Amino acid sequence: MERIVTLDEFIIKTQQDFPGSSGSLTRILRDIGIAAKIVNREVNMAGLVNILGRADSSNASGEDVQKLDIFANEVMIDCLKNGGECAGVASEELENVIAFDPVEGQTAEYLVLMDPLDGSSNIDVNVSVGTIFGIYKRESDTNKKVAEKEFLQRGSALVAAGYVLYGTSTILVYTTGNGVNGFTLDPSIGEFCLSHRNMKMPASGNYYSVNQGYYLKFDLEMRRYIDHCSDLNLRLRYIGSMVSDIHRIMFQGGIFLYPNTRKYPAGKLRLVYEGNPMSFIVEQAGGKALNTKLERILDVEVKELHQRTTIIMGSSDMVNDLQEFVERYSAINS
Ligand code: AHM
Ligand code: MG
Repeated sequence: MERIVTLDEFIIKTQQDFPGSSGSLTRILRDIGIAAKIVNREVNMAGLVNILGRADSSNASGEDVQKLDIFANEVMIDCLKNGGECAGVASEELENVIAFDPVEGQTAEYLVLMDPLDGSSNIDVNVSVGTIFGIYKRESDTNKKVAEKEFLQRGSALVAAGYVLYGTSTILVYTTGNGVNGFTLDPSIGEFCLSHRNMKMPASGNYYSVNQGYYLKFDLEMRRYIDHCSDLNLRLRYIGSMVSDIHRIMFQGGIFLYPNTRKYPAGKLRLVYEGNPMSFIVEQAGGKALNTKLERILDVEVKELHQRTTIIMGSSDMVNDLQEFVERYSAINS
């Protein structure tokens, strides 16, 4: 039997591959791993404890918030605050960024952006949800309190990104720009164990993932592409939880779309803590991630914290195919 490698062991071992590394990023990733275990425990208990249901508040984008969103947000912040390596956080659940007070003897070089519990409308019905995170290095003086504009870096500047999928089993997937690795939580020992080394997304697949209920609200070229998927007999799978939909595509190949609609003219998903981290992971696994203007998401200028983005993400051949398709249809219609 192969010896188990835990997340902590793996993070420390891979840090040794970068001589001169201070270990700060390593400790942040470990803190996120701890937070993920706590959130996992509560998500698993969701049907048993009185934490279900909507809280009497809305998030920065004016949407209803589940109580577990708030819980996950607080757990992530607590775990990151105490370490001293993280200068501050931005979150889907917070209108403004939080700047942490310095911890004595520590230099806080990193910023964390997160969606603490994505797809949380699925919790009540026992469908998978996820945590998404991205990590940047600070560009400004680390002795100063962090300001919001420091969080507005392009996705291409991310130093690490990951997601946790609370599903039939709980898996943490992350990249530091050197490939993607996945760790499944073994509940019997309470550790994330390396289960998917150097994950590679198939260049093509049989699945497309889009909320087809909005079909009539999509632009013409997107509707034609969806018709094309149907003509090819691709299978439609849409969980309504981006982490779950992308996780399937990581293994089986396919394409995930969240285009602009009449309700969301700039797309629904958020650029800095949803689109960018997921794009970084997908690209590191060999896939591609564009917006509906066919721009690489990681290159898009970030103007505001809760900026929205459209999403075309998945297997490289399928994204290339979509790109050609949209270019051809746009040319015909212009
Ligand atoms: P949330 O951050 O409010 O949970 O919304 C994000 C989720 C994604 O996980 C998912 O892909 C999408 O919203 C589903 O939206 P829709 O119900 O419009 O298809
Ligand atoms: Mg979200």
